[in-house]
Amino acid sequence: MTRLKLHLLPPSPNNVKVLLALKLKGLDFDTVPYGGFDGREALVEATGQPLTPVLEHDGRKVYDSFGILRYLDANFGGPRLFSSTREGMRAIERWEDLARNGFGAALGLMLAQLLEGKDDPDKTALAERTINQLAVRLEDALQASPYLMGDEPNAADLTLAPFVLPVVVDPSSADLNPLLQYVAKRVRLAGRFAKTHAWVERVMAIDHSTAAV
Ligand SMILES: N[C@@H](CCC(=O)N[C@@H](CS)C(=O)NCC(=O)O)C(=O)O
Repeated sequence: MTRLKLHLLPPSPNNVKVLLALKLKGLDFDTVPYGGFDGREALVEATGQPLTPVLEHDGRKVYDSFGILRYLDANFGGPRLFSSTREGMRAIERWEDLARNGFGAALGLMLAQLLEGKDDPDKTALAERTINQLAVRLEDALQASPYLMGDEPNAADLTLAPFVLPVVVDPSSADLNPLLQYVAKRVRLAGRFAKTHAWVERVMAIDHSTAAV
């Protein structure tokens, strides 16, 4: 088996998700980082398309972080990322949807400002309002258990925590990537979501080095 290779184009919660999954599974892998959004040409050359993350395994290229997690679970041992029941899978997919269309959309409002190089206070206020409304669902689930679906982390946690990280991380931390830093300075998750704050820390501790990605 060839060593796993992960193509990364920071900054990206979806890249962090895959790094956490590889770490949780205890897999060895190499990373191929590209230079921010300027690295797109090299990424297209290497993978045939412009988005990250991309996982290379045994001559196969696997695209899309949602697909990559499923690929890892199907092909490697270690802790299961997904459920063996239909109800369990449905619950994980609902959490994935919250990341993609809820937190992801709110962070997209911030990424747009970062890329344009121009602050828009209305968009920032909407992002903060949206994130604090959505966090109620996380906080509710975390009343019952340390992870969203029980005592062990699964794909739901790995998918969502990187999207919440920017609004709980200390903005003055030295090793933040540009997106984390931009969001952390402008949008905050309220302190009343204490369990959510602790959960992000718990999930990110699966691999501390991911904050800088
Ligand atoms: N649904 C895809 C999203 C892939 C995606 O949009 N990747 C972003 C980083 S999160 C990217 O590579 N953007 C580069 C660009 O737009 O130039 C996934 O989950 O992997």
